[in-house]
Amino acid sequence: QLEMDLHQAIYEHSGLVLHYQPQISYDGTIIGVEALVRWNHPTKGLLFPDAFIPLAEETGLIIPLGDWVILTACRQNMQWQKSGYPPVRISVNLSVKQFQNPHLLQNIQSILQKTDLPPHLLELEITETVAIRNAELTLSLLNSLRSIGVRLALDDFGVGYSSFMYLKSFPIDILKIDKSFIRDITLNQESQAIIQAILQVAKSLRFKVVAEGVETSEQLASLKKLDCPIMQGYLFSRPIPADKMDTFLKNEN
Ligand code: G
Ligand code: G
Ligand code: MN
Ligand code: NA
Repeated sequence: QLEMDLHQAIYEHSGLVLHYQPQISYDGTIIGVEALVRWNHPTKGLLFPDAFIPLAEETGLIIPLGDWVILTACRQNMQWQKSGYPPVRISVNLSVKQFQNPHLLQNIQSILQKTDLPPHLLELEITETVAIRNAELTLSLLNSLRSIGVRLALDDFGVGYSSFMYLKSFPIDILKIDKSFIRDITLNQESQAIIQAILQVAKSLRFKVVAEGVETSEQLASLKKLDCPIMQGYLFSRPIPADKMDTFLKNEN
């Protein structure tokens, strides 16, 4: 039943929504926004991705769902640009199946064309799990995506396997430090040392870094002390609907 409901939501464009979470630079200005999908189910209420993304993956519905997410996010960003807000990157999460879809590059190109969004204002977030599944395919796909100007982020960095290898071989622009490290930054020396090491490597290799899951002002202070350039988390804002983004986009937060 849930599968039928999801099918209907996707193909009738009903009930799926994107929420947006700001990414804030060290000087307090917004530089990016992560799009996170939610599903307003007719009887179950608002569902979070954990309740339907795995099902979408199993059934293949993740492909049309993912295309809807990318299109909607690009459209929304274009609308923000047209309203005169300063340019921000919009980032979208990709799961394994989407990444393996042979039409991904083509779909993204046609979405960029349709929405007129400058490619460098679209960022794709992949995890190490996505990358690890098919290293060779991954490399050529990432290179193609990058050659059309799209930005690439490695999500949940630090919790997978052989993370640093990916930094060497993959054409990534942005590292997102997993929130487990930020959660512990004020609690133990180890997390702080790991974040510091990631920041140093990123600086030498010229990656941008985003610290995820910043919840407290103590965590923010520690990150600032380490010169972390970009922060994201509940301290600034939870993921919120597009019409609530105004204050952030005006940089009046
Ligand atoms: O807020 P949060 O509950 O949105 O997200 C939970 C998980 O779902 C995260 O791992 C996030 O990357 C993933 N997720 C959120 N939105 C999307 C989406 O549009 N596509 C995919 N594939 N994953 C998403
Ligand atoms: O896997 P990914 O990094 O895409 O997922 C982001 C997830 O983290 C989303 O579920 C989002 O709602 C959640 N998130 C964002 N900010 C915070 C935070 O400050 N604390 C916690 N615990 N989760 C957060
Ligand atoms: Mn993400
Ligand atoms: Na993440």
